[in-house]
Amino acid sequence: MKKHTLFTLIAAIVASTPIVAQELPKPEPRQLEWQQLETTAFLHFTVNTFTGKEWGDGTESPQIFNPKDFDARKIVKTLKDTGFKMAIITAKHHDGFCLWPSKYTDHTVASSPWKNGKGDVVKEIADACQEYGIKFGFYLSPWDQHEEQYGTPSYNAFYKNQLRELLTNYGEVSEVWFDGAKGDNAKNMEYDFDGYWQLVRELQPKAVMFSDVGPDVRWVGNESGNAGETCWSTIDTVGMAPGKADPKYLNVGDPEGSLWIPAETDVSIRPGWFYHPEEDSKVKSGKQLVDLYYKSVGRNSLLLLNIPPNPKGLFAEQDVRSLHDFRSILDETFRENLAVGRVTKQLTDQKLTTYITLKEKQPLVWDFQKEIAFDRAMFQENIAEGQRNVTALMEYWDGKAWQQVDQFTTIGYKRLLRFPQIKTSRVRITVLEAKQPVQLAEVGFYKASPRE
Ligand code: FUL
Repeated sequence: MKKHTLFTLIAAIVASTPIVAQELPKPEPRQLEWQQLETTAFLHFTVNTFTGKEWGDGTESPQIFNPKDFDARKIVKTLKDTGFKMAIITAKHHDGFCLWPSKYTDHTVASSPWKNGKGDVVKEIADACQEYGIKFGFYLSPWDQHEEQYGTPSYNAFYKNQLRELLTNYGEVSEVWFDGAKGDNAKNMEYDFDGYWQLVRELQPKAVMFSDVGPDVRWVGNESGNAGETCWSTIDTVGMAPGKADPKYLNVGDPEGSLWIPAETDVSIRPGWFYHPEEDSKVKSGKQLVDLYYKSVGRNSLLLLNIPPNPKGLFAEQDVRSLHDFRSILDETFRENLAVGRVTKQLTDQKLTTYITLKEKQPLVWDFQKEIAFDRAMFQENIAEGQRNVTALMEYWDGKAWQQVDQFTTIGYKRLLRFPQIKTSRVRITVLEAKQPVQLAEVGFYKASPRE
């Protein structure tokens, strides 16, 4: 065949092939459910609570663990009252001390004076979560500075035995938290993450698993409470592992990523992860926590806020006050959605599955008939069909011309915008760039609480 005939043939084939929209990564039902929890709580509690350390070294005596007033119901009730939808307890941190009476080591609550060695912190928290109707999860640190097998091949079996105990004896588990930290006690310890993850899938198929790189939920790349202003729920993980990923990549995600692994924003209400009395004056205020809500949930992430119980086994007063302030400010801001009755019904029915479709560069105008005043906006995509918006423009009509409110990037599960108050009777939204037509599911216009 002559060269030019071959070329013509190829050109003809290419021209006649319909452009098939690229299949976008989509969330599994457990990821979709997780994302909608929005605010979840971390409970860092162990021997460190009594030694003042952030990382114990494994030599701590179980004798020091004695939270005399420990009250899981009180802790979980505070979380429930302040809108947290899940509690994740540090069942074992890097020091190796177990908050449940594991059969595989005596370095546990069973060797402590607390409840004469008959107590089980994990069980009390799990039961309280069930009682108050919030989800339960746990953190089981692979790095264990106490266990003698750590650093030898048998450690993985030991770890899996502990994992199995936690996955079978405490009812439904909704999140399992892993990290890739390794200390000097055996730097070349090879964690069998594939094996750990398989066990979780087998025993608690609805649970999401967190590590720096998933498999279900990824780290947001910092511990200061900031998701990227652009935040994709998709990434690629080739060549990465827990503890071995670029935080900047994790923070922003990857529009071309082939895996749906949304970002979880873990941050502490205090400077440290564990309770230290000297940090009582450094507890983040309700207002500061609200700011973090905008920077996590409002940027397509989920807030995992750590509130560490004190040596009594309770939340400190300061922390409780901040949690209540946090929730009451949010409630005040988001109580009334001014878009209700002013935009298409399916955009305010609080269902992600009812949406309108926005194509690139085709502006949509909402005419309210009457002026309204607001300084916050919210957009949500129907993420069940993937994350699609790349850039969009929000404008308002000032009586004479369209003025820009904001030009923003990703929406995903939720995008919250903060801007100086505008008074207008019309808003215009234009998708400037999208991976596929945007399925806009929810819209909100709000007036912020003066306490924000
Ligand atoms: C890290 C740990 O090293 C910190 O102590 C803390 O538990 C944080 C949430 O995860 O990997």
